[in-house]
Amino acid sequence: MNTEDTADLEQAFQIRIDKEEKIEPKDWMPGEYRRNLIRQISQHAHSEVIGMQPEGNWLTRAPTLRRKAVLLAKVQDEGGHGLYLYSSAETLGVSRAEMIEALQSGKAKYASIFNYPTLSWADIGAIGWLVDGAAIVNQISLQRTSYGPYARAMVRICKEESFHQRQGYEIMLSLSRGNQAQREMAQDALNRWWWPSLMMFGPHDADSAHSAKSMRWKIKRETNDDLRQKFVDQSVPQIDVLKLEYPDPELKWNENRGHYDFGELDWDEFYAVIKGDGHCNRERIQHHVKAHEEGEWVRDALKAYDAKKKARHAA
Ligand code: FAQ
Repeated sequence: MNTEDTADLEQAFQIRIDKEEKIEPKDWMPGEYRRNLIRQISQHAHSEVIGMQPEGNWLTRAPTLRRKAVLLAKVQDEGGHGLYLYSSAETLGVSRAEMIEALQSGKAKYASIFNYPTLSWADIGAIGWLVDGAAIVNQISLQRTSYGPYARAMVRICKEESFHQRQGYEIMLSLSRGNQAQREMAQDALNRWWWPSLMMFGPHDADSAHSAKSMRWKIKRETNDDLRQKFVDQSVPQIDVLKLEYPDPELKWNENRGHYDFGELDWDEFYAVIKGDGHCNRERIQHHVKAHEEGEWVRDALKAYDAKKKARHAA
């Protein structure tokens, strides 16, 4: 195809995007749109799957049978979200094996937040409330992303994440209304998870490598800083209800802006974590490799069954 044809196709593609039409797997799309989507969706999928580990760590130590059943359901949901997202990325021509290889070799990233350890039961409350809360703020906007299979996956994921957010907040409410040790545990979890949750939205817009293109192609519908502000604005009144102290002394309502002001994030920490030097990066990947290897017999069995079905069908 010559450059003129490609320019025409790109123009027609942008017109479709501007008209809010969804792009579907068999439609023409610029190579960079496809690559950028594969990058974002696969990293989103990896985040869901690696995100099972910090909470999975507390399944055997949940304080009651009810809490255990709820947490188990939540962790399983995250695995399901990973599967919808991997399937959505596969429609763009990348295989599951390639995506897993990219994760395990460190070529592909996953959300920085999952490299922090879960030290107490209150951390499970803080993850549901803040981490799922931040994920929802982002994912609600992604329901309108331009790629059809990604947008549709987001609809169901958002419904499930909203249950996750409530279960986390309910844990925080119970602890914050409990005895002093429980209140301190809740405060400590809020203090530790607040900043990493704000980092989930990525670098400032001015430092975001992909934002400009992703916004033009409507892969992303709102910028990193706008989403972060939305999350802060929604979370501060929730801290007030819990009657906990603010984790950031600079958190303050700004009448002129109509938003909460907040302190600057520790970007050195953010970049260290996404480059592989967080508390738990190595542990998370090692665990993923181990689980993947141990699951090989399941994949082999599925392939053998599929081959048997095909042979029977052919006969
Ligand atoms: N962590 O140019 P930008 C969940 C990377 S789901 C790690 O701004 P972009 C559910 C970025 O990839 C949470 N890396 O990038 C759950 C890029 O590197 P690359 C996941 C980060 O894509 C809850 C570089 O920095 N959600 O939590 C992070 O335009 C509880 C430059 O950044 C999604 O993935 C970070 N925080 O914007 C599960 C939502 N931030 O790829 C279990 C979909 C940035 O060039 C328990 N993704 N980077 O090597 C997005 O919306 C976007 O990809 C952003 C980043 C906003 C994450």
